[in-house]
Amino acid sequence: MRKSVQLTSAILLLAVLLTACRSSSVSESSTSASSLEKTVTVGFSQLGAESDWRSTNTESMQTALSRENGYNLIYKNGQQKQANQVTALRMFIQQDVDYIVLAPETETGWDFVLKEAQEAGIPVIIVDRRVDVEDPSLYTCWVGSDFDLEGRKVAAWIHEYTQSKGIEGQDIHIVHIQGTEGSTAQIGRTRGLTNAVRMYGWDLLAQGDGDFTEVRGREVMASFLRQYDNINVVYCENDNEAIGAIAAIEAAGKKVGPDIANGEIMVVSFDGINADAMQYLKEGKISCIAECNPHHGPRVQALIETLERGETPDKYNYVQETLFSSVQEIKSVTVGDESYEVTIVK
Ligand code: GZL
Repeated sequence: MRKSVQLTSAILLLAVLLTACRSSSVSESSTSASSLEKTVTVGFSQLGAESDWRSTNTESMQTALSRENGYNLIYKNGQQKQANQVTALRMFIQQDVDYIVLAPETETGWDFVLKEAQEAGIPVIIVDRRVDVEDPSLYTCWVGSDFDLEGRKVAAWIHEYTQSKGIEGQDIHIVHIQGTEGSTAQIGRTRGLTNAVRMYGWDLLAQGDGDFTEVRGREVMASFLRQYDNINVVYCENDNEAIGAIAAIEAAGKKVGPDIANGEIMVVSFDGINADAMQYLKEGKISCIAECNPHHGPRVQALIETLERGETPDKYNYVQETLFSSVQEIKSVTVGDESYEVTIVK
């Protein structure tokens, strides 16, 4: 008798546990189903892996568009060549993915392949840099930064800092290490500087393409140092270039820092992702960094889920960004009639 009671109890206990598991797995699947009715296949064409910003951006997309979140992500690295990205998009079209996410290397040259995606009925989401196409309906929406504002903020910081030190515009001798030519980040950040040069009468000595990499940043800066002996500001369009430029400056026996009145060379930059650059900021080797937010994954996930619900997302979705500096005196900068707080990094 006892054995049969024990056996019955064990079977009952097992039944209860199985029901509990099934209901929790049902609740888990119903939870994941509440955000997506089905697994969504996304073809993601990333432009490359040229910088810390880019790697962080890729990680953000892979974390958000994960299997656990209901996605099947097909990732292709374009190795900074538009032709590779066009090939990837055509492959995604062949595979009839549900969505294409494109982080474009440069702005132009996308009309034909985006037309093919549109004709295949595949929505395209652009992330980070922009595409310059005849027909904006070729892409559903975009998420990224206001690169013009980033450039204007950094230029305003240089102006307000040098003014506070009584340094005249014509005594500011700038070299400009640009990002990948024709990319939206390069276009916007360059415009921020060139407008300020005109407005404040700065002396722009030279510009060179650093392609957003540390190696090119060092090469371009070394070349500038061989040509000019009066450089006192270096405007780098990302942190990897700034790290390379600082290596070249220090190798030439010069000192980086904001104190240009006493012979230091001021370095300013963009991104705020690279740990070494943020350490340089704390040490004053980099004077100011405009944050460029790479965490687009959750935003793309939200855009896709909006579309999956049959709703229409905003066409252009900007991420919020700050300005970093370790120079205590400048607490905010004015751009147009807006004031932007500076995040002081100690
Ligand atoms: C900006 C992005 C730029 C970063 C660089 O959104 O396109 O490309 O500033 C990256 O670091 O290489």
